[in-house]
Amino acid sequence: MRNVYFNHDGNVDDLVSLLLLLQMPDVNLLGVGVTDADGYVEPSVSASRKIVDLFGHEGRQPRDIAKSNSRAAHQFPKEWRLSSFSFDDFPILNEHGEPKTPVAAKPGHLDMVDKIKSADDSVTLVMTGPLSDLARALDEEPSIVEKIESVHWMGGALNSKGNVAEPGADDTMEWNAYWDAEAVKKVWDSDLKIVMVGLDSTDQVPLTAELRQRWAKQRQHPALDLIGQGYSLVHSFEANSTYYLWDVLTTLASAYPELVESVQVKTDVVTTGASEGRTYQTDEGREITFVTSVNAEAFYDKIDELAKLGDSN
Ligand code: AGV
Ligand code: CA
Repeated sequence: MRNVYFNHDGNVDDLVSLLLLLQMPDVNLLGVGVTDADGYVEPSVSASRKIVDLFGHEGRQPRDIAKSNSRAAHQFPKEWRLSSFSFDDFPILNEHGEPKTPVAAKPGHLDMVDKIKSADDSVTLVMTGPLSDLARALDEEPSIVEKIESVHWMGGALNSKGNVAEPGADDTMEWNAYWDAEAVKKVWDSDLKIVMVGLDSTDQVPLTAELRQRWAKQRQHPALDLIGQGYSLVHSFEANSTYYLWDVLTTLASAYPELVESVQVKTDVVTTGASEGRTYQTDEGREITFVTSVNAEAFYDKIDELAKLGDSN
């Protein structure tokens, strides 16, 4: 069994990532923290608790869900954050009333410290939102670096094509990095092994009508039904808002690296000005493992395979 700690931020692909992490047979999910970023934190925590109740497997599911108190430098658009309320209201998640999995006693960053420190062995960190809780955990307890095997982060982009369309921003940055660029810098300045899944690779897995249909056809499996319902909340009608399987790719690549190609590159992050949150390649930077491409068919197959393991709950 591999120990994993997961920190997400409550958008549809974050919650689907949690659902799939719970199905991985060799993953012991030690803990989950939820940041108040791409989903409102209350419904995102609530939906996470219900997903663990319904789809967790005894012996390798987290005992609670931690709520982060980290705050944005730049908050996500309300229109995106609202999907967390709808997700949390899905009848499939509410059939049994109030969630049983409790809220953790401590806020996200301190929960991360506690769960890592008390782990029997090293821990893999998967982060599919801003890096704020990890940056604050490092401030609180620098020694956790030795217990962290690697950090798998959905964030950044190295081709200067961002996904932030906000006044004053030059659109070279990715949203999770823009939300708290100082946190990215703090993590980059640590000795942690970083695997970055940026827009360069997630661009290869857009949410298409074919994918929606693929899941619809398999809705007799409860987890695939929930995945289809979840993604029905997000559409690409507005400019610059195409939805991708950003976080699901990061989560699956952390456990099944054969799904992706990667290179070692030296990178840094801009923390001020119009490019705040932009990640870029530079010889003066720190080395990371950067995912460059994905075997999309194998990736979609893996989603189906894992989701079907949710049938046994
Ligand atoms: O930048 C990608 C990150 C991922 O962690 N999020 C969505 C994923 O959870 C922000 C984001 C970018 N475009 C979006 C986003 C959109 N159109 N809708 C919702 N979130
Ligand atoms: Ca996310």
